[in-house]
Amino acid sequence: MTAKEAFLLEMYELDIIKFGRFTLKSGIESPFYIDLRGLASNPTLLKTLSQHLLELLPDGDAQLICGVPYAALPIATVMSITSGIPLVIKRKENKGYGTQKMVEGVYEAGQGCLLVEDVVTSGKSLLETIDELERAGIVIQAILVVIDREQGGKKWLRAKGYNIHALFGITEAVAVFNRYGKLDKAAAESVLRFVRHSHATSAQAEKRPCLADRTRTAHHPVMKKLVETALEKETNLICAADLTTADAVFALVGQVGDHICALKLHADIVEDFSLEWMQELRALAAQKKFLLFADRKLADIGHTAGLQFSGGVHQIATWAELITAHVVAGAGSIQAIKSQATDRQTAVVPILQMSTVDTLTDSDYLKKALNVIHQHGDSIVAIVAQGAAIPPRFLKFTPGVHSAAQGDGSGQGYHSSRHAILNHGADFIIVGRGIYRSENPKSAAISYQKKGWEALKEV
Ligand code: 5FU
Repeated sequence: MTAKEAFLLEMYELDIIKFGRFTLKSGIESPFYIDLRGLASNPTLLKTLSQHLLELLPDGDAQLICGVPYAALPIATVMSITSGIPLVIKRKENKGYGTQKMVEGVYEAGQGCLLVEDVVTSGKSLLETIDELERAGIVIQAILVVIDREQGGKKWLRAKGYNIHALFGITEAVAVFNRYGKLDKAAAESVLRFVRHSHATSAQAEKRPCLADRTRTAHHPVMKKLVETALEKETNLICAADLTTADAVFALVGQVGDHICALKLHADIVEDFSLEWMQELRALAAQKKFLLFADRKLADIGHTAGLQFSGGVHQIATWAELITAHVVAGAGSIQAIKSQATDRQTAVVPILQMSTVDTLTDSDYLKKALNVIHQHGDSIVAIVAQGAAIPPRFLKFTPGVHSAAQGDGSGQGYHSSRHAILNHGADFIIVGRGIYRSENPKSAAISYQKKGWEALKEV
């Protein structure tokens, strides 16, 4: 075990890094929580940490050292004592009288400074401190961070030209905790998913239009219908009815129909599927007011996708108002749907980013897929994604939502509805087993409906 690993494990034992479900100040739900303030009361650990941080920059010739208040203040103080580099203190707020200086201590303009921070997330709070120091004429020579939450802040600051180093990234920390038996596989995966999908990338997140605005701006009749349905029924819940008999789907609809805005189906898993049954389901959808959504995930060449959409046993084009398609083959699937849905009765929902823990939809794929999506935007109303940023003209549908589980053991990864909406920017949540496998699907649907709608109001 390395000294760094031993230090990490000590932090874990002292609850400085915790795992579970935590609501952050921003309202975002995080599977881990880091609070280094407790370190101030542990002189031995504080000394070890200071040494590790100073070693990040062996050739540093900084003239000043400063900690971002408050958590990094004691760390910077010990680093100053250990290294002999003079400390300056950044005030959290202006005194409102006297010199109104924001940086206290003895320093001169032009001096180089090591800035110390406990955790970097979006990088915004670090930037505030940087601004204050730079306004006082201090040059930021390097930024030393104890833990990088890997949510974009470090990259963002580096892109702005700052020399930023972190002692640990959360991915590395999780690997160490996992290796030494402190964290089970499911919890480790949940943290890694959070990191991978998180879109708390600094201040760049685009403000998304609210549902009420979309009734005016909707560029497709199906989008208008979906949004109006959601607003009227006060629900952004799409139920995934992954049941294998026609009767079971009917029974579920009887329980949840009043609380959902769309019913998502995999028609090919319904053993006794028939077009007559589908007619009955359509009548029920009209009566209970929800849209029918075929999660067919078309992915083949355009010609085949066209046949899969309009023909075969399921004749999806005759009943689905929404249909999913992958863009892995290019725009073929989207074009096939578009050319056959001549009355714009069916809208496309491309799969951009999957909810599985080992999805291949990485950032490179996202960029290329978004290019295809942009080019065919008129037939697209929503995009299936997790934390990836999507163009604001489209709705975001987010599956992988469950109020109790973190995963299903077969690759599916879950978040709470609150996390999906507030952290990932979902407009609509897709819930399957969280509803139909619960003891009481009706009350489960009501609970997802309420939580989803409340979270949407907070956006
Ligand atoms: F595109 C996706 C995805 O990335 N993840 C998904 O889970 C689609 N899904 C579907 O949402 C999946 O096929 C299920 O029908 C549903 C989620 O079901 P669960 O029971 O809530 O896990």
